Amino acid sequence: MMAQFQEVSNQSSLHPKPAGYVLAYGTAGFRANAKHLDHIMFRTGLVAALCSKKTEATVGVMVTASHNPEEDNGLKMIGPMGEMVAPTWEGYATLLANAEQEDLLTALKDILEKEAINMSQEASVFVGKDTRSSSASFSQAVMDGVSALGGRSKDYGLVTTPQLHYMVRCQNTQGQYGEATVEGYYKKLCQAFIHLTKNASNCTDDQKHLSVDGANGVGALKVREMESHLKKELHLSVFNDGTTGKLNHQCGADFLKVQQKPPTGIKMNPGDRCCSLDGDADRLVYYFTDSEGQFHLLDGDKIATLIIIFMKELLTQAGLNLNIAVVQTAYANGSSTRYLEDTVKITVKCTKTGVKHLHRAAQEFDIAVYFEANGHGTVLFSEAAEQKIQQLAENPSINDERKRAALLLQHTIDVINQTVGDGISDMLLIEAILAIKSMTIQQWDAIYSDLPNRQLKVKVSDRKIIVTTDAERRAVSPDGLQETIDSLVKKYKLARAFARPSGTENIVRIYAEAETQESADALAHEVALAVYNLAGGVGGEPKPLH
Ligand code: NG1
Ligand code: ZN
Repeated sequence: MMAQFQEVSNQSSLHPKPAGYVLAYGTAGFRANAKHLDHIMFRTGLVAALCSKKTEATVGVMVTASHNPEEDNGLKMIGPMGEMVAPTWEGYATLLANAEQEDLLTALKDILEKEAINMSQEASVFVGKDTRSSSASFSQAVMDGVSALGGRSKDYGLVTTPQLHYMVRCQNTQGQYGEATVEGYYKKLCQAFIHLTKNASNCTDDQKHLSVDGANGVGALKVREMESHLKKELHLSVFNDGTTGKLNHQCGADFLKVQQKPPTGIKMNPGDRCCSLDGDADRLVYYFTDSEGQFHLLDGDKIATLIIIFMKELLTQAGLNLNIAVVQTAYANGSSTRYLEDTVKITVKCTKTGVKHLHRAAQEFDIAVYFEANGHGTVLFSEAAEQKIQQLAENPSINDERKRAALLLQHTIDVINQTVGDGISDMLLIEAILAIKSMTIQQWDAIYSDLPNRQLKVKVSDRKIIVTTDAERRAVSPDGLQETIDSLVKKYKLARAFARPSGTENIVRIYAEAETQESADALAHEVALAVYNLAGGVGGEPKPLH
């Protein structure tokens, strides 16, 4: 034990913490300008090793700052089932990240005691990284942390965030979920995709074509790597593949969602089906321009709607009565929620922003499709649901229609990465659904029309002044804010608005939607002013997002 602490102490001095620097493990892990992060990488390596010892399972650390600019970096920890790590471990990560150099060992010993960790237990940590220039030395720093506590790391090198989540799940389920290699991932997903598209009649080469904006990140490399496994059932043209452009700059899913315009660097003819991944490929949005040159974005809400319609139809055809739902956040377009509840007649649950909240809520159903409007999401199947589907598919005495539906459901399960939202896996699922339903992107877009909306951000001196309830849709503090928002919303038709403190930036986010874009813009601006006035706004009047 003493020798191990000595090793931690020696190694830690090679990854020194700038005195006074404080950073918390937030909604999306640690994220900041790369120049501040070396000590956090090393120390999270320590935390991951402890988490592995405690859970007696492999865990993961992904070095990425997703859709943030190239200069930033960060990391996300992955729990034994490939899920986001439990909140206790996020707390420990924050604790170690912020311990001053001389207090590190004490902080470490505190965790050991609290969790009663058996230090002779082995530790195994899977490590992956995105394409940022700082990511290589950072993933090494994570591995230094793991080895300082006698743990073993496996370096997956350049992988998407969801690929690393997948590897961890495969490893801890003894191959039941798949093989813990990148090749194994492509094989499982692409085979399922090919099985699914066998059920599509007469797809033309045009229909099989998809343009992919890789955000100049790791997703572009991985889509290219996957292509040969698709056996020409899907023809991909990859743009923004990182050879010339800058990561996430004027491209990628986040840029599109926020700016509502096409990425640079993509060749788009009217009507072409296009999609964008983000910098670590856990988000996906679709889009096209129509013959009048108008841009149409199909975001996470439209993706979730298409998937749930497909699933519901299959379950009806299969004669399976399962408890299904869509999980959204307050940012889901009001039209999508109304359409899902009133027309598809499906349970819609709203949770706080942040994938971990959606994921947890989705686990309460037999099958739940969860998506953030920004394009991060997946589908979860309970073990019981998977078993029922499998039993049905193997049942020799059912009719052809039920058999076909059961097999389609099985392949759908296999094309999905259930550990976390996965842009590449979601892309394959959407492509398969469109092919099976012989549906164009225009028809998909026309399922419902988005309500015009606007997001703004407001700088305040302390964003914690805003306290929310009801899945962040109502403010309970500061006094008078909710009453003001209520009276502003009343002025517009089909309107809705809320303000919540961001979990990833030092700002308050405003969201408004209404019948017209003018109303949505005006309402967002009025709510932003109310926040500015009632919650201690700083730095001049609120500005539009970007
Ligand atoms: P915050 O900054 O808490 O709003 C943002 C996104 C989330 C989520 C996280 C993690 C919006 C409005 N918020 O969170 O959906 O993706 O980043 O990346 O898009
Ligand atoms: Zn991402």
